[in-house]
Amino acid sequence: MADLLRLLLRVAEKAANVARVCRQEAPLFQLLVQEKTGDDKNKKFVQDFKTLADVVIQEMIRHDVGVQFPEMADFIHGEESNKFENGLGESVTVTVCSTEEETAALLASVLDGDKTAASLLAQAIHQDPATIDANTDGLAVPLSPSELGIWIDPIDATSQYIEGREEVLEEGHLFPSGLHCALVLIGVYLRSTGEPVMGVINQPFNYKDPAGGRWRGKHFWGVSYGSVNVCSESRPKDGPGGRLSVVLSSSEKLVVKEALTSLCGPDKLMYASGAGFKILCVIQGLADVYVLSEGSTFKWDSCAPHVLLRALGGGVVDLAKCLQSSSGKPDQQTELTYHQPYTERKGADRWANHGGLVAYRDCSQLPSIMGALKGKL
Ligand code: 2IP
Ligand code: CA
Ligand code: CA
Repeated sequence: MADLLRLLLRVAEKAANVARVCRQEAPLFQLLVQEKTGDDKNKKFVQDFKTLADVVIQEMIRHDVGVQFPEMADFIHGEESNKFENGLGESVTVTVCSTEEETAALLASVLDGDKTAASLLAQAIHQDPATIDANTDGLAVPLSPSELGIWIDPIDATSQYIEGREEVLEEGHLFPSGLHCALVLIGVYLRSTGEPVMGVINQPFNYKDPAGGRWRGKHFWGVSYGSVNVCSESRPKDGPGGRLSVVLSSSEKLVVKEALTSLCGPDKLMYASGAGFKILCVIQGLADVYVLSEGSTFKWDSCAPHVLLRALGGGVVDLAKCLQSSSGKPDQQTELTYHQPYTERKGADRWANHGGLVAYRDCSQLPSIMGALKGKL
């Protein structure tokens, strides 16, 4: 498992490099921010490019993990499909080839022949990332790769990634939107039970070097299985036990906002972009809980950060199930799992967290949240 963790940290860093390159290299950046004007073909092409950054990152992760752990190859899933239609209506399957040149040629066919953009992307995909320091020595978990599956969100909070507003982060402060909300999320779950067991989060735009103008990223990881609970982040010190702080999506329902304002007070309610980023805020202690009343997140959004919360003693529950249960406390039945689709649904919807969710560090805080929401949804 330590091998797998080291590999995931490496591929997440490579993914972060690709995400940064798309913003830093002019020919790629032009494609990313181009106004959606002009004829239909142009509109479609720009839309394609935005998806292409996601698809390329996901395929790169799938490729690298599949090479080192072939037993996992059929169990690496993600938000994107690698089937791609270019502006000319041709269908292209995006894969990472064995050489940079081949990958560049394939990408050029998706990018309507834009060789400069294709080469820049291929270069980032085939480049070795800087070594990631993580103290994983001695990490022994009795699981083998053949028991595991992976969920990838190549870029979460895409809208923030594309908008690209830069914030100078300060420790202990929650900055609700901006480039730093964009995250690479790689979560590992147990195929038999769906329990999330290993998670890697890379924040590609954590810090901008004032001298060179280059962005540096930050990574976070966790492993949680049986008695092994290890996390790159330490459990934030509990405050003086005052009112709960809650982070929500700005598009959250009014009834939920009102119910939680009554519980916590308006000053303890915060809003932030990105499902992954909001769970990261709970991990870092910037908020106590993240409440979402709708099925607008997916397995690839929650799997990786869920593990870090579990390693810190918390978790992520299905809100609808929790509201139905009499105790209001999390248990085996209410924690989100990652192995079973909603078979009656179609496409991505099969893998949505349909009941909404609550991410928490401390389960003793859940009953009051459930109490405030009971009968309101
Ligand atoms: C999105 C992204 C959005 C989030 C939505 C996710 O993923 O994280 O920001 O909405 O739930 O599915 P909100 O910010 O309102 O919480 P993606 O960017 O990968 O589509
Ligand atoms: Ca997402
Ligand atoms: Ca995404």
